[in-house]
Amino acid sequence: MFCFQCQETAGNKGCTKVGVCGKNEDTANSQDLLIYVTKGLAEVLNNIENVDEKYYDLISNNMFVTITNANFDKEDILDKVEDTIKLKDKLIEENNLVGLSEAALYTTDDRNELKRKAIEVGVLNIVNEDERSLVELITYGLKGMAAYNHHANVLGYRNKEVDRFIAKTLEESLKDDKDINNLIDLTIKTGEHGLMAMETLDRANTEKFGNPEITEVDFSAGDRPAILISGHDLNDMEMLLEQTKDSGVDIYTHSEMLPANYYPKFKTYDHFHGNYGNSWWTQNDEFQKFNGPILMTTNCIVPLKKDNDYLDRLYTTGNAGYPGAKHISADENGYKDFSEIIKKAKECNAPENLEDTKIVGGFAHNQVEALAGNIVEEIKAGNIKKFVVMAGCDGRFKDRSYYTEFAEKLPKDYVILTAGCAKYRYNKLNLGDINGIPRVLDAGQCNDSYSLVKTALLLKDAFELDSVNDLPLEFNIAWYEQKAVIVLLALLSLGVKNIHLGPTLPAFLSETVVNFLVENFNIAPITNVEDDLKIMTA
Ligand code: FSO
Ligand code: SF4
Repeated sequence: MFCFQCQETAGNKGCTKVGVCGKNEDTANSQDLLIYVTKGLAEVLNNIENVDEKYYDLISNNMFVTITNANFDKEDILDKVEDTIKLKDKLIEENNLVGLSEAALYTTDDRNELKRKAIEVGVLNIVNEDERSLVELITYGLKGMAAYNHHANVLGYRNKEVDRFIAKTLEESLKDDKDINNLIDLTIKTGEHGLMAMETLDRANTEKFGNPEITEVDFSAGDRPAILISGHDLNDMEMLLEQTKDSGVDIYTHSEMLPANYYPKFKTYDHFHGNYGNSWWTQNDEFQKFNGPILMTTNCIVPLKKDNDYLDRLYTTGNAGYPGAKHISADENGYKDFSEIIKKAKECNAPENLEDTKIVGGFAHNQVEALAGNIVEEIKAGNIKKFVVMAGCDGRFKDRSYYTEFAEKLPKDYVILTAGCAKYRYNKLNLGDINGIPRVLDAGQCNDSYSLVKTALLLKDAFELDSVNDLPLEFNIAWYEQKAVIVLLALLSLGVKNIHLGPTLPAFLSETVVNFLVENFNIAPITNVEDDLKIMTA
């Protein structure tokens, strides 16, 4: 195996024997194979006129499955490889396609052959380091985009341009004659389409569930049995709330599902208790103490530790998977029957209380727009000096305490704009407010970074500036997995400069690619709190 797609990759070079995330060699290879046959399917779809839209869904789903911490179940992944090969073969035959690449033509129904092939198709197959770097940067961006695309799709929203772009770009990466300038161009285009995917998802979420609004979220536990829901899928959230109505079972969010608390639609459910626990990597202890069933809707599963005994309470759905955990699939209408989880919850004790904290969030674009007048006034009066975008991911390594310290030491007239699970590093610090405007404005999940873009554009217009780069705005972004990659590329596609990225620069960026990003966008790795504060408060 060779995997270097996330920030925690071994030695900031690559995981070769087992993933730091817990992914084993077979699972890693199966994921490589899934990407390979998905590229083949993409090429097939690109060669057919009037493609049935549902085939694009398989591409997004397959990409999503390979995101860090989404699916640890190698047999499930190989099932998906087989499904993809079958569909590909059927379409090739039906449409009499000829002249296709090896990936498009690869076929077998033998599991052992699949396992053999899986070893062959890893990322190191691209020998030129710069080509590999750009292809993987694009592929990881596409994975993030595919995840957001999938969330919009299940809510009944579709951006055809995004679907087609993913398929076309995947095919492009199969070509032997790779041109660096073309790949750089594609990288920026990937960012542009990432923004489109986020816009579509934002529309889906807000039209379905209302615009997020300022909300105080309770982190304490109640005394009824309960279900914990984690991940990013708001469609699952709605189905679960609906099916648990009047059941005597409460619902709590975990990690990236926290922003579900900000949506008006979800607030109408009395048994939606609040949030339990923190960001994804603290789950082993928190899931243990939760006592009830846990539903993982997307990525960010941490393998169970030796003393964890909650596997029989762990459920996955959608593209998430974990060996031994029960998977709840959707029926042909997209409906998921959660009755088994509800039954399980009733047999379990209420959660153990972890804390009595309350946090305030819900500052997505519509809410910020409502406050825009006040914000502009505070800026003009000099009470708000600058905004710092500290969006992105959290991670398990100690060096992420940088973000807590950075937030703590920021001057009191600085406001943090955040989205994603990075916020757990500072959202309980009580950083106060500036005449009623909290100093941490949480827009929501990582995909709601779209809201931060809208906020930046709103401020740019309010101050009649030409570019967001002229705003009193700094970017100090934390990344972990591939959804953060698409957020980063989306910002670059908007021409945002001077982004500080940490805790480390991606291992998959070659020296040439880093130089390109530095020269054109002035991207810089974080250093230490003191020095970075000097730069960002200058
Ligand atoms: Fe965090 Fe995980 Fe949302 Fe990522 S929960 S790390 S950026 O999946 O997707 O922010
Ligand atoms: Fe390693 Fe990250 Fe890949 Fe897991 S996802 S194998 S930690 S690089």
